Amino acid sequence: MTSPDQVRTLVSLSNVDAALKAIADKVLAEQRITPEEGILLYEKADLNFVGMLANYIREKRHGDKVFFNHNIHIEPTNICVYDCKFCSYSRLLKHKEEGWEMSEEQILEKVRSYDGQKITEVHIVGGVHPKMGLQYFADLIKKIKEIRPDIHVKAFTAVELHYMCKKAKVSYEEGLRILKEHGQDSLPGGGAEIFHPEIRTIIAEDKCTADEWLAMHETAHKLGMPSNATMLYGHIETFAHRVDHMERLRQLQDKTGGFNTFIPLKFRNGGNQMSHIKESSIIEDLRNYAIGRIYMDNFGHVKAYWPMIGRQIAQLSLAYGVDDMDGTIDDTTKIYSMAGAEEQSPSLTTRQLTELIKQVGRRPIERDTVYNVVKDYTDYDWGREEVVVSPN
Ligand code: V47
Ligand code: SF4
Repeated sequence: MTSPDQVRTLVSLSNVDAALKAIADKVLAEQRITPEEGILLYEKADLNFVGMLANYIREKRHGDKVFFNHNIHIEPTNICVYDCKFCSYSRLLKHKEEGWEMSEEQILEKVRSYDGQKITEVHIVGGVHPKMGLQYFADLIKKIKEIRPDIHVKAFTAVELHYMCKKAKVSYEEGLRILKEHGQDSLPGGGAEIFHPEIRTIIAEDKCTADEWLAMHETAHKLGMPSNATMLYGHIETFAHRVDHMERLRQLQDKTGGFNTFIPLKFRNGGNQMSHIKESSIIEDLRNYAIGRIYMDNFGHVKAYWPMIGRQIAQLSLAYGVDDMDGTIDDTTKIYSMAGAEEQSPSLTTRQLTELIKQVGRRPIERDTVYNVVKDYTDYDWGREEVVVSPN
């Protein structure tokens, strides 16, 4: 574990300018950095410098722990009324035959197929389908909870929720209250993309605005539904846009404390309308995790979503501020495989995931959605269990 003195010594020996050294002092004194300092880190700091600071913060908070959970994804449809330029996954209603729509029975059957397996969370997101409305999803969640009363339902991005509420002519509060009463527990972090209108109006012009996204999460927090926050980076945004995005999230978190995790999502360029844009380098991905960890001082956790970034970079990110690797997933998401991610059938057994974590000298800790510890796998004896086991 890195001590403050070790960080001080490393900073004093490094060849960085005074402004960066001042940022290191702030981090050691647990002071918040300003947006200008955030931009300075992006512009001037190398990977070693931000990595050292981010790792110091993550070790101070979580030691060697790396969190993961046992989850499955359900994507009821990829038919979407919107046309985000980065999206490889959705199909417009007019090309309905190219997409999929799961029936309620298919969704419930999928949940039943995990009977007896120790899944703690079901993550439900998809395209914004005009025929799948608020009451349909509320009833669906109720039925899922009848099958698995113990499971945590993390469902619907603010984009999906905004559309559902508008169509049902109810306020965000009323809509979320209905979903909560039917069993929804929390919200995932998707749909945030980049908040700044200079970028949002180009890459995601017709979906909910930044203010609407933030208002949905604020309302959820007020109702006792926690959530996550994402940032889609590495396309046409500038460093200032990234910092603006993180600043808006940090301010809301000051107000509500309802966010669990910050999840930077690397833009993948396969099969979408932004395919001509080069993807960010691994160095930039790691720098971005690290600066995220330094900037988001009021977020408990930073997650590397391995199906998107690939399991090896996710492993590396554990030295650059990341303390969470999402879950075993079990091949139930298509969002990234359709955008060209390395992980074409994302699925890790518990043994594989815990071994990835142990290979880099960290301790694998299974958590539930809200970070209660379910099981410590640090010294778990797998005995004669095969590598190919179901995720329990
Ligand atoms: O909002 C879509 C992103 C998000 C691409 O809360 C893309 O635990 C990169 O939010 N390249 C949805 N990203 C997924 C999401 C998420 C994932 C895992 C965990 C959690 C959580 C949330 O996927 C979208 C968008 O930002 N996305 N297309 C693409 N081509
Ligand atoms: Fe629809 Fe979401 Fe894809 Fe945008 S990112 S087109 S809202 S599925």
